[in-house]
Amino acid sequence: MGKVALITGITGQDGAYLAEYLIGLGYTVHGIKRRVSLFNTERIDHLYDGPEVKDRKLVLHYGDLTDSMNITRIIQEVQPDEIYNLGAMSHVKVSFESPEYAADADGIGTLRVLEAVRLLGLTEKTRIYQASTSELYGLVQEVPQRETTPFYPRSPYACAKLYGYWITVNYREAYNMHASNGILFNHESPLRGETFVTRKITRAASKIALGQQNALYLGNMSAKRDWGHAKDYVRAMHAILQQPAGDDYVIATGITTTVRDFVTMSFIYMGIEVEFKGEGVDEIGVIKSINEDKFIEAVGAEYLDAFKARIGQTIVAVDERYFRPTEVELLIGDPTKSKTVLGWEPEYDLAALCEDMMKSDIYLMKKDAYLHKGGYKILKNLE
Ligand code: NAP
Ligand code: F7E
Repeated sequence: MGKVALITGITGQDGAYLAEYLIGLGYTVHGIKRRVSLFNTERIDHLYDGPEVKDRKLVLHYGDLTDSMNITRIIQEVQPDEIYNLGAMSHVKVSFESPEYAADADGIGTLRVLEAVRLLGLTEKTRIYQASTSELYGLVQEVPQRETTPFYPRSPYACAKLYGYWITVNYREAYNMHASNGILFNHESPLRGETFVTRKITRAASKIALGQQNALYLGNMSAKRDWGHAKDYVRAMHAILQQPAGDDYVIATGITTTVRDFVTMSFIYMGIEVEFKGEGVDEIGVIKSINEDKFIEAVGAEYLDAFKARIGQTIVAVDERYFRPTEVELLIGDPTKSKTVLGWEPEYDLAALCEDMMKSDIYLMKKDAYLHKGGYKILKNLE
């Protein structure tokens, strides 16, 4: 019999990659999805078998981390060997708008999972992974950040996750539970939510090249992040739960890059050179040159003439609406412990991550445009 895992937040970026990874390892995966008014399972639909299939590898349950009884009942039904608590209101900027909800889902939600395992007498059977975050370091007290670096959260999201971190440590120590924190630095992918900065950039860059959007508006372009690929990071989550005892691990690449440089990389993938001018809210990015061969290869010859006409125009600008009341300016992790103890190594560097996202978004933006025009025939050629 393979192991049974329960994933909260299975409909999110990490939930989808983790479910796929665990099913590949022979697990039966149960996931908690929220009831919403539109379908929210697009990222995992390819993994789902209908109820007619015997021995389904993916089973979904309706639930919510703000509902203790629901969480307890699902854990009782599933009797999981491993729980991955990935469910969260995960957007830092949005957490300033709904701080109480973030505290409930991300902070107390973690307690609900731990306490359910304890009350159900599963402390010896069930191992728990808590999705902790580099946002805990906030106003960083040490560079690079490692497991021993003091925390200094800078948002309601990070404050809620701080509670989640410590209650996980407390249950490990108080009840001898196999409960661990993965302190994951930013990780991205073609499945990343559209309002996080990397995906916002790769989507907008694709649309701008295809003539579907005029410009990209961003907040603080000088912020620096340690970006990895979500595919690599879910392998680390699993490795953490295979250790003999629970512990806390930083998962990061050890390289940091500005938002501005990620913009540059995304356009360069299509042969477009962007020059930045001005400072602060007046900073703009202007099209300086085009490498035509690269543009044709990445985007398509039919879009070149229209795009050439835009040389010298502004395609990136600042919108203050995207500034945060308190910002995290710099994150860079030290993954030494995860490399030595877990044997974890990322396969993607930032250039490979950016390429993966750009390829996917150029394809998706073309597909959307063709579908709008009713171009199902052309779509067939794309595939
Ligand atoms: P994501 O794409 O935003 O997915 C979040 C998931 O949580 C979605 O499935 C969402 O459901 C679900 N969710 C939200 N509120 C919930 C609630 N009240 N009850 C149950 N489920 C709820 O986030 P992600 O990037 O995959 O991140 C996964 C986890 O890692 C999160 O806890 C995040 O805070 C943490 N984290 C992420 C990063 C990163 O860079 N990606 C780094 C460190 C830590 P819907 O689909 O219905 O919205
Ligand atoms: O912002 C700056 C923004 O929203 C990154 C979550 O997964 O990772 C994520 O949190 C940086 C910030 O991610 C825009 O101010 C500039 O400095 O992509 P982000 P995040 O806030 O780092 C951590 C590890 C998590 O745990 C979270 O769940 O980019 N930035 N201009 C912008 N950010 C956004 N979203 N939009 C902009 O227009």
